[in-house]
Amino acid sequence: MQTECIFCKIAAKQIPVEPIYEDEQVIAFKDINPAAPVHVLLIPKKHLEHLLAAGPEDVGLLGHLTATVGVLANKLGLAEDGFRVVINTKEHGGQTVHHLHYHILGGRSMKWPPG
Ligand code: IU
Repeated sequence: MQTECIFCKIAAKQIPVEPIYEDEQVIAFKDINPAAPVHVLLIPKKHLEHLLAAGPEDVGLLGHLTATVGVLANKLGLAEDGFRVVINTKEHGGQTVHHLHYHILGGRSMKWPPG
């Protein structure tokens, strides 16, 4: 845990959120500033600054995160119409919170290319 990391604080329950899904390795909760009718963040409890900070020891965790997207899509009612998963990475990716997170966006048609 990184003491100054807001998502580590959420994972450690120092900042309360209503979990949409949680297990030993991951937690999912609503984005406070939703960019779509459904906007959920899925994070590992382990602090990884971004996707590139994941090493060989994190392959299982990344697989679990990605598999959890399907669990969430079903739970959130997004499986039929589809949804978008975004992992903003570093400055050009638009990452503002420096703890790996998957954005799961749905409930409307998404545009391409992203801004
Ligand atoms: P980004 O990919 O790092 O830009 O996304 C960070 C997201 O985290 C962004 O959509 C914020 O609205 C969201 N968020 C949050 O849900 N709760 C918080 O306490 C903070 C940011 I700080």
